[in-house]
Amino acid sequence: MSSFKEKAKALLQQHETLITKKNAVKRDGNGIYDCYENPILTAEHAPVFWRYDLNEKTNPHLMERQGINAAFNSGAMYWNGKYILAVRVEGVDRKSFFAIAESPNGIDNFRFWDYPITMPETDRPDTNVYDMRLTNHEDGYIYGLFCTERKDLNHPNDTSAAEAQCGIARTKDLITWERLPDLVTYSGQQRNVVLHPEFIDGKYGLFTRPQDGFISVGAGGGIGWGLVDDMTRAEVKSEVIVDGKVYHTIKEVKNGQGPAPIKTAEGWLNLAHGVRNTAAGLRYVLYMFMTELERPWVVTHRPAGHFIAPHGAERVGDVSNVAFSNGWIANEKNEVFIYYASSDTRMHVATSTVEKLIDYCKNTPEDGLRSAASVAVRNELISANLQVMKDLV
Ligand code: M1P
Repeated sequence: MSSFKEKAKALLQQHETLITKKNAVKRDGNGIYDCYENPILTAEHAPVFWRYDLNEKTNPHLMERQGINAAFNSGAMYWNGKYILAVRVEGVDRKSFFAIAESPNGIDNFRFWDYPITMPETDRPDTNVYDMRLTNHEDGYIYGLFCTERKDLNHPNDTSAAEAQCGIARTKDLITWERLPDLVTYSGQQRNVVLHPEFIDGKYGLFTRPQDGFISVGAGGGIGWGLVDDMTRAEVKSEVIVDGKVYHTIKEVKNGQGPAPIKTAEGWLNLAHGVRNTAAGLRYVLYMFMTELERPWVVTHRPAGHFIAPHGAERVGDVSNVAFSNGWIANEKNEVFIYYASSDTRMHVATSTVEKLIDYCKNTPEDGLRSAASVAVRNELISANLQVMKDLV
């Protein structure tokens, strides 16, 4: 065998070894969810044939021709018994695109389908697309709502001025996508828009995130909610705030809905991200809340603080100190697979159950918004525990 063929075979074998590596629960969990030793997807998980020209004649040095920079912020759904991710893959050219990866067990062996998604454009081409939320809607379509980013034409001389809006596409097979017109709202820019899976009085319910600028949400912000008559010309005429940003909390600067909520007998489980500023830059963490079954925009439980924060190696990446989630799955056994990205670089999974997440939401005290309130609620726990501990020792 020629040395080129040997090198190419070795590349393919290394890749196969990486993507078939077993994952294992890390010890010392917090009882709410289990974390895993290995990221489930990284740039290196992208197929070798997406990156290298494997033809000796056109690439005698076996050089990487089209590198991949990151695999992160993934939408998720449970589909035909498989754990499916709609991954935000970012090339070294900084353009993101969507690609489906599937796993038989949700924690390892994620394998990309041969081709990324070919997402049709509207008559205003997207510069960049990212962060797809998948919703298996009761109307029979799988919807993908994502951020479409374009140059802000109001600032022609500022090469970093951008505009974010919500792109909408739908499919029945995750291969062929029908692109619909972008969402129309009346609140400037939009990111983190998520379709609710059920009709609300015959209408489509959307979680929104109105924002004044591309990065800054400005004076408003918060996770919003609005109704749409028809997804083929989606327009939210008015938004109410479901969960606002609050001074000196984990969502002081901004927040955004994560994936579509999970329905339970006791209400909808919601996962979101909250952002605060620090001397080292923005810090993104995940938090949860529950909403009413009939009125999914009305919050019933707000556990204080972060649910998942970036830890250890997760804290470093292209945008450090970020945990972000736009996908989770509840399977038929009510096990929950929380897919989160760390630092805009790689994907991880944490596992829990519907029962544990309801317990977490209902029994974690709400943020009292003052140090004294935090001490008071902690003291209640301590004094109750000091009694219980007498029986433990
Ligand atoms: O870089 C962190 C995140 O920043 C944005 O999220 P948000 O709109 O809430 O600030 C998004 O660009 C997201 O993709 C990214 O992970």
